[in-house]
Parts: sequence; structure tokens; C-alpha cells
Amino acid sequence: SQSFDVIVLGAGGMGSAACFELARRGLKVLELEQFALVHDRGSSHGHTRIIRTAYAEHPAYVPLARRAFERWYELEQLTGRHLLTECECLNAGPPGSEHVEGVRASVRTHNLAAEELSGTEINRRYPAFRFPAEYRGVVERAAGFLYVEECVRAHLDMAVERGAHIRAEEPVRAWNVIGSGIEVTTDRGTYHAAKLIVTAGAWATKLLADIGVPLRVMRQTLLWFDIGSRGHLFRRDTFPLFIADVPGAPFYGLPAIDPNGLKVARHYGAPELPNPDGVDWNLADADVLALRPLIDEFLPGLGALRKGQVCMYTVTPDRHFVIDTHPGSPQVVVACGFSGHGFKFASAVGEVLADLAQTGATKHDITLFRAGRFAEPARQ
Ligand code: PYC
Repeated sequence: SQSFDVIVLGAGGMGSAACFELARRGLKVLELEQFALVHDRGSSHGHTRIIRTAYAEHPAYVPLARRAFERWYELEQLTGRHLLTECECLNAGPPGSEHVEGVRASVRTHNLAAEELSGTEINRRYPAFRFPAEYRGVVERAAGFLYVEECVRAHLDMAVERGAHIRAEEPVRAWNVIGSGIEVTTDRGTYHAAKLIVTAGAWATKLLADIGVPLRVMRQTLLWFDIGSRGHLFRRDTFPLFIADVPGAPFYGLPAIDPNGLKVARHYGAPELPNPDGVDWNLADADVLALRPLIDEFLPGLGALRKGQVCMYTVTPDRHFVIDTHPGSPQVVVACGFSGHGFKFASAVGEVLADLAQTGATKHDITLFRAGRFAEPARQ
């Protein structure tokens, strides 16, 4: 068997970033991936991911978002590749929208630059939209989108350049604590290391079944629609990233950046599954029908479907991440439950995971992400 300082399970957004950071720090690291590298059977594909700073989900994410921006820009410098395009982000919803209120809370807490718009003002500024006049929007400029597959590839390539060992198409059968280290058994061999990082996406439901985090998997569909002769309304100088907190059916979209047209998807709202085995990877008519009424109401005039992809969310009960040392094994670091809003942070999470594996602590505030929180009585 071979020995490493750290083994990383899963080469998606988080695992690839951790692998890069560990290799950069001079550690001997092995990355194990069950599929081909940069595959489309997990949660790190679909061309683009939103990155934003005025974070609706909790103000505690704001410093991590800033760090993530820094680290994506640094990765661009290291690789010479274009990974992130800046773009305005519109957060819209009816009066009382939890999402819009959450954005405002982060703006207040961190004194962020943001602009308030009425529904009418949104429609005037971005003429593709038809929001009701009483809707409210908060627009921020400290936002953009990442080229998700390119980001994963960049982290992996930079990790290999720094000596990381990466083994693809090698599913993990089991990991076990052996003394103060760990042993990982795959279809092809057995490996030993001082530390283990589990960044297995939806497969955390299996590989981390014992950590007391009730994870559920959501099958999401990413859809691209024809913009036809109305392309000028959907360019990123005329159309923002948006998250629309429409009652019962929040959805989001990104400007058209290529011939596939406008990318639009629902955020949550799909049935939850206990693990990834039940996910149907084929696009169904029902996937498009679920989104069409939202498009017709809020983005009228979009054309036919041009492309669709299935992707997974791995969701925690409070939709906050889990980033921690394993509750029973201090030599194991876990990152899971990114709940459909994690990828943007991968560049910073890689640093946090490397910190935890190397020293058991990190200077980043990750108290919101404790693995044990689901077992604790609610705080007053
Ligand atoms: O992480 O910003 C995000 C996001 C929006 C919709 C899905 N994910």
C-alpha cells in the first residue's frame, strides 16, 4: 500500500480546491475520484455558477465570499485562465421575501454597496423582466459567475503541477481509522494517510452516514433557452445574474454568454432523495414544464429549450454547509451539505479544509458549519 500525508475523497469543486492547497503547502496528497475528472454526474458541472457577496443565506458567509473572490482571482493569475466574469446580481422578491430580507441583513451587517429597486425600476433597467410593481430588488456589483468546469480543472491541474497524485475512475469502497491515521480501500488498492478529507458531494450520504448530519439529495435541472432575436436583452450589459424569490418556486438565471442562450433553473423545490442512487440523469418534459410558467410570467418571450442538464443539491436541514472535523475521528475532515449554494466558495473552502487537515483549526469563522449542530438542542 502507498502512504500519503492526506487523502482527499472526491474531486469536485471542494475536493479539487483542497487538493491544490495541500499540494501547494508541500504535503503529499492523493485525490481519489470515482468518475472521470470534471464529470457531469455530481454537483460541479453546468457551465456556470453564481458568485455573490451580499449573502442572503446569512451574514456569516460574507467574509468567506470575499476570500473566495480573492482566491479565484489568484487562481486566474496562476493558470492564466479566465475563470470568473463580474456581473451585477439582482435579488428580487415580493414584499417580505426572506431572500431579499437576507440580502439586506448582509448589506447592513457588512456595510456593503447595494442598490434598492422597485419592481417597476427592475423592469426599466433590465427590460427582459416583468416583475410586479410591488416586488423589490437589491442589486449588487460585487458578484459574477464562475466557469465551473474550468475552475475544477484549474485546481486539479495546479495540484498536479505541485506534485499531487490524482486517481480517477477509482470508487472508494471504505475508509477506516487505523491508529492515529486512516486507511482507504478502493476497487484497485489500499492507501494509508495521516489525514483524510471527505468532499464527496451527494455521496457523503454514504461515506459520512455516521456523522449525524441528515443529508438529502435533490435532483435539479439546469435549462438553457433560445433568446432568438431578443439577444440584446439578455447580454450581461443589459441583463444581470438574478435570484427571484417567487413564492413557492424560487428560480435563478444568468445572462446569455454563448449560443446555448439563457440559463435558468429552479432553486430547491424538487423532491428530496436519501442518496444519489435514485437520481434520473435524463431530462424529462416535466422538468421543462415546471419552469415554463415562471418564465412566461417573469421573463416573457424566451424561446424553445436548447439544452438541459441534471445536477444534484446535497441539502442539510438548515441549508447551511457542514465543514468540520469528523465528530468521532480527529484525523478526518468533512465538507458536505453545500445545499445548492456552495460552489462559489470552493476556492476558500479548499484553504479551510487544508487548515483543518494540517492543524485541526482555521482562522476562518466556520462556527455556522459545525457538524454537531443537528444533534444539539436549539439555542435560545
Ligand atoms: O449559489 O448563488 C447561488 C445559487 C443561486 C441559485 C442556485 N445557487
